[in-house]
Amino acid sequence: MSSYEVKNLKLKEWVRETAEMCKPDRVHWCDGGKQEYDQLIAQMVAGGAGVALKKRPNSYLFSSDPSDVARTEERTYIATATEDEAGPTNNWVAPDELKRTMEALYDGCMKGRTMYVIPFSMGPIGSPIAKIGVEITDSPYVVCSMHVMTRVGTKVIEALGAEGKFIPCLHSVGAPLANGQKDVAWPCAPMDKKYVSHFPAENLIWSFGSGYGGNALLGKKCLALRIASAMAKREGWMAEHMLIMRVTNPAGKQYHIAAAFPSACGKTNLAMLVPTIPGWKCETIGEDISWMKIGPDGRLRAINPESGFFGVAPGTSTRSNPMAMASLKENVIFTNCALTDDGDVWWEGMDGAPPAHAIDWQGRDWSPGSKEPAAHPNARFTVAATQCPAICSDWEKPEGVPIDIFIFGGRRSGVVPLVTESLDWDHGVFLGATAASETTAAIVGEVGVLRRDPFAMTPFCGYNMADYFQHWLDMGDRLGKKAPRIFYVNWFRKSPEGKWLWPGFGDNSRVLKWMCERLEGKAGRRQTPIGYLPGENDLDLRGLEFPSQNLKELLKFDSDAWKAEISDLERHFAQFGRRLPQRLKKQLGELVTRLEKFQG
Ligand code: GTP
Ligand code: SPV
Ligand code: MN
Repeated sequence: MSSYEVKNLKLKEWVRETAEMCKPDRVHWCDGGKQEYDQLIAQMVAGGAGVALKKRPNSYLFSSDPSDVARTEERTYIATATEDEAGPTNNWVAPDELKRTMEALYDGCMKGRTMYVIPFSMGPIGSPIAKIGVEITDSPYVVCSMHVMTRVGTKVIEALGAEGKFIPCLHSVGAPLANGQKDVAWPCAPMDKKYVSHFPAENLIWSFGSGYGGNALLGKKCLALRIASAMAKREGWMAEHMLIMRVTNPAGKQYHIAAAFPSACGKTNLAMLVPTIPGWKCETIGEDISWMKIGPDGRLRAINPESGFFGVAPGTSTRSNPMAMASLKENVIFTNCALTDDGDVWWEGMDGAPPAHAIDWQGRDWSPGSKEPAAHPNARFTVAATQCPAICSDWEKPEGVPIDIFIFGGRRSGVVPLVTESLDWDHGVFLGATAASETTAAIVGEVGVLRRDPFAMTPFCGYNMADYFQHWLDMGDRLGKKAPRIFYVNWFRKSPEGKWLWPGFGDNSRVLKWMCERLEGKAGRRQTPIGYLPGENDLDLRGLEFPSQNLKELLKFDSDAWKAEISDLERHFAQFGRRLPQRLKKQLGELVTRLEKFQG
């Protein structure tokens, strides 16, 4: 049933076929309205899937199945015609074979459930950079989350019209209900039945068995990164795992920054940064994904395709991210946080003393000193971008904002300095292509293992990563002198005792200031074999109490440590074989030569 008229025959046909395969009890076409949201939430609360929080108006806590807490990269597939097109960093299965496997799983998978059809727009409706998707799901939690994270509703159906194109995204939690069977709080399928599959040649997404985050909110990583990156390569634009922010200096000059860090490495935090240096201002445009096209003026224009934040809760506090905390006062969906006795959420690292007692994310009693954390390390909040006090007034500008600066980075407890300026575009692409980070709880698997994560896109690139490198080089050629300047940062250096060397968060504004002033040729720098680093007097550290030993360590170029990285870089590049762009091979050769010549 739909409360609006659907003129698009392709859409109607796809919905009919899908219903035939999945065999839901009912089909519901979503209109994206408040009533729909409230009704679905009420239904989930009544069924025990969600808890209404007494302390936060219109906010709810959901707890997932313990097997369904993060993205499952091992179960994520890029089904291109040949394995080589997917490349060495993706899981590949032939499209026909994957479809056969999944069709068997989808057969009758929605029995006892409602099938929801969610028309959504990634990006402001009507923007030249935006795209329309339609997600079919049997999860009301996904519907409510999509209401927040994307633009859902009848306006999208109107924009689609009779002939418009949409990206079909099929999702099922993979837990059909037999006649009279009572549902569980968080239905999902076991790990070996979970699939997050992409068919880039058809712009098609099929996800089965997981209800969590990027596995289930298919507009996000599946559409806006994996499918969009492949489209962007074909069509000459960029889809990146990047926050977007505006920095304004005391004279009123604006700079727009897009920064790529791996999952749970600080995008949301940087996007909402409150500067500790006087006179500087930061505003949020996006906190996870950036779509960019070259505008009529030849500059790169960026939009945030999402309309909400799906942020990491643990570690979020008034001290670390006051803008996120202020966004979370009402109208929030929390997932896998702890529940306090007075009806609020709690997580590790929140302000104030921990509660004396709470219910942990798995429904067990928790008190300080308990063996396991109260909130899952990948516990998340889902909230509309408009609730962020730092949201930029231009965040929905259809033409996007012009990007001045790209930042890459990751979590490295050693070796990599606080900030590095690239020597030129190709060197900047080399920095992106060789980015490395210690793994986090955002992905199922071991935490703290160092892996190369080029452009923070390893889990999100919908085609061969070597071709993606080439695409970056090509974009640089097209942008020429108008290309953004490229920097590399590492907020996560640790002392031998395991303490952070850099205060991070609001104080990262000191590093952003240096970047903006580098664009003006103002701030000082020194050349090293790995790029330009600030000298000890080049960063504005006024008002910061900070051991000078830390600064030395953060800005040190450690020749021996870098020489020790080379063999890993060679291994990293070797996996791409002949497909690796010659220009990147040259960059590595030049780095080796500079390191050999260096006299420290
Ligand atoms: P995804 O949503 O998974 O893509 O993650 P993200 O890149 O947006 O990461 P987020 O900003 O949520 O940060 C994840 C964790 O890193 C949180 O626990 C933060 O407290 C911590 N973090 C962020 N910025 C800094 C920083 O500058 N210094 C330190 N030490 N920790 C930080
Ligand atoms: C990430 O892991 O990079 C996220 C969370 O932003 S998820 O949507 O689950 O991918
Ligand atoms: Mn992310």
